[in-house]
Amino acid sequence: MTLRLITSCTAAVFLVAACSPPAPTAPVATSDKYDVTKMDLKPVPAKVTSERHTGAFAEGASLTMDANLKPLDPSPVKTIRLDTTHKIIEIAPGVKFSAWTFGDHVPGPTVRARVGDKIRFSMTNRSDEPVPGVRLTSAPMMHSMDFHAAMVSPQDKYRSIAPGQTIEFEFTLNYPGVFMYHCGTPMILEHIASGMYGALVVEPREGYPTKVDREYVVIQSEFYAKPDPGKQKVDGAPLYVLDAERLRNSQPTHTVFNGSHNGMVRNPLAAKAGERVRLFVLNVGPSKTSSFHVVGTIFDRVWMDGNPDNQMRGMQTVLLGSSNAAIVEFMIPEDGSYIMVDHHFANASQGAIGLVSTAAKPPAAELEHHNMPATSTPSDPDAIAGKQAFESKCLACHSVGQGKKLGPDLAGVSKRRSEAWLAKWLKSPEEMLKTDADAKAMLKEYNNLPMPNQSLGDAEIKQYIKYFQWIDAQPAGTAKPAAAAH
Ligand code: HEC
Ligand SMILES: [Cu+2]
Repeated sequence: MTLRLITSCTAAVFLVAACSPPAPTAPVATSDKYDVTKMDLKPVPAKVTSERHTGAFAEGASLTMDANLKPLDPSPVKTIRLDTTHKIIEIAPGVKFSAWTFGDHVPGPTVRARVGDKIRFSMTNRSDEPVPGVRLTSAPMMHSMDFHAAMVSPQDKYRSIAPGQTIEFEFTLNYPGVFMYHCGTPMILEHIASGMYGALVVEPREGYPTKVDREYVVIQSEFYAKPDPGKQKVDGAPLYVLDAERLRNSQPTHTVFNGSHNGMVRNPLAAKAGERVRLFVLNVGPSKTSSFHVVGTIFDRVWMDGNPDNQMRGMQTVLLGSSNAAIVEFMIPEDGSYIMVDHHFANASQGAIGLVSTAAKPPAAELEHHNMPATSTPSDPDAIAGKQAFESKCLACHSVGQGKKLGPDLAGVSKRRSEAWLAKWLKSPEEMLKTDADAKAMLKEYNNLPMPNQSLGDAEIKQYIKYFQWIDAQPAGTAKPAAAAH
């Protein structure tokens, strides 16, 4: 370029006998809204004290605890507190998992702010406070906070603090986006997989360029759960703990939206026909990507990482790596239940399914081909008891007539297995997997994922078998368990 300019200038000298120096080719863009010279890049040092917060674990007018994202709080300084706790959460009906949290929630509360706002953050490590009802979940430990929305020294702001300590720091939001926050204490993988993450939504300084009727947050994440080797129980149900081996091998047991297996199927997000919906979608991972899709509509706008400068139009699916996010906007064309899924269907079948619905309670029949059960009830008391127990303990991994989940579709199970085989299996799957050829073959088919022993008594086992027999006596496809209500 420079060479060409000089050449043509030299040529011009012969003709005109005068030549001014070439104009600078890249003028400084003074109007660039990402001009770093105008950003606040000098946050004050973090402060660590041994003063302990008490009372609420999460505080701040800019925080939202569920999918219904609150409107922007106009204050230019957002004071937020997110204390870390260890607690039991229910990641699927009956699956009580020993989690680590920000603000006592998984995912942690969503923070909403605007470019130019200051976040004034404080956090007490309260992992040493006892969890009601459980002797021991996991020992108190160091935790930290890493905000992807901040531009700060990680060694200063993101340092780990001990149980009982409090860290405070502040930073200014320089870029719009939907940003992840998470614990950054080693092993980071374990801290994220145990529940320590959330979203910080930063609106552009001038707001979003479109108007919408509904705004919701959808956070996808994986869980890697196994029954507690010490066989602890919570309210009579087995306690689940982090499965470190599955975690290392990226083999989640649950992949969910907003912390709960099929949670937004049980409680759909509301919208009306003709409305425009904006979803703030964050894929936490820690190790899987998400192919986020909504059945029945097309994303009119996709803003990658939540920044309207990164716009795509007319997208069917948006691919999100670990900690990537997007704002997606779409119309609800007509009455119906629009199904949010991770279109990596192996992930969807682990619970990454939700609904945006024009009906408060969508009629179950409409959803059949999407793994959503309808109801029908046996009359035999054992079979009834079996059905109820099945709905609360087994649906996380099994369907009846809706295909494989983590475990096999149990439609027809009483025909393909003898009563004695089922009784032995339910009593001790681990024993059967050692001795029985059919069980071994099944295990292979299910990626060597053994069914956890459900600690069932003989009476219960009889009830399950009675229920399976009742199902298989019904016309195909009519007997389905109801999703457990809770
Ligand atoms: C954490 C997931 C999980 C839970 C919870 C679970 N199962 Fe399973 N189940 C599996 C897996 C995986 C398999 C197949 C792989 C293996 O273990 O060989 C299986 C296999 C089975 C089979 C054999 C199916 C066949 O085709 O022969 C039966 C029966 C069964 N489970 C019943 C139950 C019942 C009843 C419950 C609830 C009390 C339950 N399961 C809870 C994961 C689970
Ligand atoms: Cu942590």
